[in-house]
Amino acid sequence: MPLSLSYSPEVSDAKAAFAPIVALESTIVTHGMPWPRNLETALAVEAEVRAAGAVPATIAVVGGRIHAGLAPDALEALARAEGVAKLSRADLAAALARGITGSTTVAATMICARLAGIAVFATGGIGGVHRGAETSFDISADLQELAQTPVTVVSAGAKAILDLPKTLEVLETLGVPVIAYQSDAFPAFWSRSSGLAAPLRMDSAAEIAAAHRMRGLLGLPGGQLVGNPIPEEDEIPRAEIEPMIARAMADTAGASGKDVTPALLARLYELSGGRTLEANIALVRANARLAAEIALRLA
Ligand code: PSU
Ligand code: MN
Repeated sequence: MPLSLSYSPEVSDAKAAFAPIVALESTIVTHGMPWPRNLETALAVEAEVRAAGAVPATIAVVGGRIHAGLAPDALEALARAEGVAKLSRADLAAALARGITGSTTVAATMICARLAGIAVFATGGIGGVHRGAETSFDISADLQELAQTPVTVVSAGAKAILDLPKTLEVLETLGVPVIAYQSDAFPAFWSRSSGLAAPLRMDSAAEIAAAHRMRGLLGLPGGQLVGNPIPEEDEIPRAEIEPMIARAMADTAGASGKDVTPALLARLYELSGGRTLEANIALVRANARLAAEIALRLA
């Protein structure tokens, strides 16, 4: 049984021309946002990448094939589907072998992007160490992936539902460069600052691209995590979001495993009257623009 990897015509042409490409994930579509805003956002994010001069490659597994670049009808089918598998490093191979359809998390998207020869990837917020991990042991596979797969991931930090100090500690242990873009602080997804100093600060896409190249020259296996603070006009200040996170955690205490993050995001959407979704959309779009700039410098 061969591994099948399909490129959209646009991505295939870009690869042939060594043109800049930005990978995009699909779990944010299937598990991160409600229909129909999920589809609108996915299309808007792709448009941001194109407007910045790069080609978007939304990644998902459809019928046991990895797709790098999804046709609009395939993207719509994923966005509408219910009960789609959320694939990470642990279950990607099994999904391909069984011929199933699933969306890819940050970890799985990094694996597929590397296979497709794509070095830059934009998402919203990565997974990390959950609050209470000292008893639950719930730590996202996204962190391990950043340590072993050479893709630069542009995010607005780790999702603020997480324990951000512990997430930064684990990233340090794993040797993952954490770069805040034009900021001294590690961003906190819906808020511009987590109040925690970022280990590295870079002020230009060129600098981030140069650091990515240098890791390759050193033969280091992992990627880089870029934290791009949400645009000021779209942020939800930390003081406002924190009580909602505490409430959402209490309300979703029954969720476990892969359901924890989607349950928290869905509850926060309700508690905030939709504000978390608007902020999420704005930050993903901003990340797509920065990722495209980095891809342009790398191409
Ligand atoms: N960014 C968003 N919304 C999301 C995600 C990222 O703005 O829903 C997804 C990513 O696919 C990430 C996943 O890998 O959430 C983390 O899930 P977990 O905590 O179960 O590892
Ligand atoms: Mn988890």
